[in-house]
Formats: sequence, C-alpha cells, structure tokens
Amino acid sequence: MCRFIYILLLWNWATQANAASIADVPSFRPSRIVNGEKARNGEETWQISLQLSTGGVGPNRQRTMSHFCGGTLVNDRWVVTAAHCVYKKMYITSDNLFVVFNTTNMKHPDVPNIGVEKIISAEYNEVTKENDIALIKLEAAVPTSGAVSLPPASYEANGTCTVSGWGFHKVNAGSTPNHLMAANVTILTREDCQARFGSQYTIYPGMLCAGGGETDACQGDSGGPLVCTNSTGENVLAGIVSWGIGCATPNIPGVYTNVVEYANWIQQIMKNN
Ligand code: 4AZ
Repeated sequence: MCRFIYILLLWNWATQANAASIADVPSFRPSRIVNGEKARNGEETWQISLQLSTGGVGPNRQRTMSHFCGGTLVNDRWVVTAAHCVYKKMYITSDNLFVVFNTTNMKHPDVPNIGVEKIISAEYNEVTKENDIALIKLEAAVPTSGAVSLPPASYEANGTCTVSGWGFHKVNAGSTPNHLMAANVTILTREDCQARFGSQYTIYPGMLCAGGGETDACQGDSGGPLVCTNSTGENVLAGIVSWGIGCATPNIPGVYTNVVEYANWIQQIMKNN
C-alpha cells in the first residue's frame, strides 16, 4: 500500500514537472537573429546552445533535446548565459540541462553536447531586468579553442559588434532555424539608448545597447553572445542578449547585459567553484 502511494506521488510529481516544462520553456516562445547571415564553420566558435532533455543517452538523448537559449564559452569549463534563461526555473536542473558546443548546424545527427555540473545565477531583477547573467559549469572540459575572452576591467564597447544565435528571424516566426545565424549591430551610447526607450524604461549601467536598425537579436537568442573585436584585434564578450521591445523594431536597439560590469563577479564565481 505504502509503495503504491509512493508511486502515485512520484507519478503526480513527474506529470506536473512535465506540464510545467511544456508551458514555460522559452523555446516555445518566438525568436531568432533578424536579418542576419549564416555563421560559417570556424566562426562564432564560442556560441553554445542551452538545451533541455527529457531523457536518454547518446543519440537517444539528442532526440529529446530542444534549444531554449544561447550562451558563450569563456574557457574550457564555463559558459556565460542570461539569468532570465535559468533563474528560478525549477524545471531546469543540472541533470536535464545540456550544452551543445562546436556546432553551427543543429540538425547534424550527433551534435557534440555535454552535461552540466552546476548552474549559478546572479540575483536577477525581473522588474528592472538588472543582473541578467548566469554561469554554467560544465561536467568536463571542452576544447578551449572555441572560447572567447572576457573584457578587461577598463573595457568600453564601441563600434560594430556581432550577435549570434538560433533565435527566430522575426517576431512570431514560429520555429528556430537549424543553422546558427549572426548579425552585425552597432553599439549605442547609454544616453542615446535611454532617449530611444523613453522614460518608461531605465537603461542601467549593467546594460549595453546595440542595433536599432534592421538587424537584431530576438527571442531564443537570449543568453547568447555580443562579441566585439578590440583595438588589438582580440575578440571580447561585450554583451549577453537580454531584452528588447519586439525584434528589429525601428529605432529600438536590443539590450544586452554589459559584461564588463560583471567581470569581477564572474572571476570570483569561477575561482570559488
Ligand atoms: C527575448 O525575448 C528577446 N530585440 C531578446 C532580445 C530581444 C528581444 C527579445 C532584442 O528573449
């Protein structure tokens, strides 16, 4: 009898967890890079896809995995993503979260993917959208050649940078592309960005704006990289796709987490974990 109740409880828990994931997983909401181009092999090598799996191992696991956010490899064990992809989402655990890496075509039958050791989010503010950053420690090291550098403390992003991801190509497009897309966007000053958003929104120092033209990030690109090339030719992770008003809305830039503001926090987490 006792065992029967236990099974019933377990079944109840499992079906509820399942229902929650179907309703809430961001992959079921619209988005992808707008007006971008296909990333070529050897480009955007730092881009990863965060995927939830409902079970299986090897190719069987891959069949049950689905993309819901982007992320960036910053070294062989750590991925940077957006807090809003993982924060307070009970259905995402280190057991069902997988990181697809070294891939441009998601339809490839055996995309490289690796399990997760832990997920560490900053204190994300769902109202102001501040602190939209989280770190994911991988179960094992992946090749470092794909990683991109974190910005040095004095870094200030400017000029044209590249955003990439598997998000929708326009609002409500309906499905994510198989191929990784990338687009150039120009960094705006905080003042310019604030003026475009108006008084209803506050652009905090922990945020960075880019775009406002025909190219943009969109839902499903969230958590992914905005990478700039600095004066010495090195690629730097300047931003994390965070929020916006629609996608490629005329004059409205995309808003990114300003990674340099969190560089110390990232270093501390990586050192202590
Ligand atoms: C989103 O909902 C989202 N245009 C991310 C970025 C942008 C819009 C929406 C920027 O994940």
